[in-house]
Amino acid sequence: MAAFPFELKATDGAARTGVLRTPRGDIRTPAFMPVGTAGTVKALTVDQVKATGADIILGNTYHLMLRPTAERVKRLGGLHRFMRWDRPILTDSGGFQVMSLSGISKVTEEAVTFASHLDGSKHKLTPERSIEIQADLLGSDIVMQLDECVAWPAEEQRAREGMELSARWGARSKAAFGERETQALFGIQQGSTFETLRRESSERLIETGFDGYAIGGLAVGEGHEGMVEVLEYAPAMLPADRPRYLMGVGKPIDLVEAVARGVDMFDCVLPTRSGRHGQAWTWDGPINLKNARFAEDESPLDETSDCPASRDYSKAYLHHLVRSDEILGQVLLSWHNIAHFQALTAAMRAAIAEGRFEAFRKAFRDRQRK
Ligand code: PRF
Repeated sequence: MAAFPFELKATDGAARTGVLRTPRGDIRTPAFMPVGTAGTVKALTVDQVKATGADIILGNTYHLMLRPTAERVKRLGGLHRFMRWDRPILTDSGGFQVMSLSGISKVTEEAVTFASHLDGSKHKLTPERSIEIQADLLGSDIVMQLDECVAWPAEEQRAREGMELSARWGARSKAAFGERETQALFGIQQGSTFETLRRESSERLIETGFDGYAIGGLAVGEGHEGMVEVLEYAPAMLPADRPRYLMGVGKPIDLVEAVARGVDMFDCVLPTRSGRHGQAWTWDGPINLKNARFAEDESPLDETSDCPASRDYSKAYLHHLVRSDEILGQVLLSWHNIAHFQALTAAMRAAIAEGRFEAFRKAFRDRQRK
């Protein structure tokens, strides 16, 4: 019996809309999870994040185990209480962040060992320790298995090694997690851009049995077309009655094309990171508020939005804030971008429910290209 009921409300082609029910609240899918790496969705209060309509946020094992440490978060009542977020939290397992952030790391059958990017101190993450940190210390609602994401491009033999290690770590993660009623465990499909490896990965994960299934190893340099090629087959290999989560993705167009191929959940630093660098994502595509053409543009980023950052401030003012390096510029653009990504997933949910997802997708693409 899976921990969290996943109710599919409607499908339209391969696109799906539904609700993943958790004790801390419903997650409406397609869902976008803002990234709260270090116990904060950067630049935003949890009340601002809530106001965008986000049902769930993501936290990171890697960052929190190093600082303030998972044990300290536990003593302070768990991650939800620590950061004042009472809705669901999904935590990533740490391996991917080790590869992308820590200088030196080593992967063995047993564990990934690495030097902290903060002070060079040595640490070790086993599948069992990652489960302990996520489930027992941080108190995550959705726990991710430890996996190995191989760099792109990869030789098939190297991709196979990463996929097989991830499958074995998935089984160890499941054994450590056991059966729980109030927390869920997701497995992670690997296999780089090789269809046979993705298939074998899926079969091994399904054999182990998870509450949900992620697609890992994408958005690592293969580009939009390369990713879409894998999404032609990868989501369909995963159980239709469980949520499918595409990790670390992406731009609005990536979300739309992935939903069209059966993906339900996403996370990405893009809206917050690019917001801190002056970029705003709009229905007409991305713009950079630093650009001189906004210096006297009195229109807001999105007059149809009910997010104050999108609706109530002129592009001219945002341009001034960004040019002056004012903190408020980073706050307002992060807030707007998260609200825009939530508006995008809400629009996709409505389009799927009403059987007009193809029309939505075409209109979205046409408008973004302008
Ligand atoms: N594995 C894990 N986290 C991830 C990824 C992965 O492959 C990616 C790939 N885009 C992002 N985050 N555990």
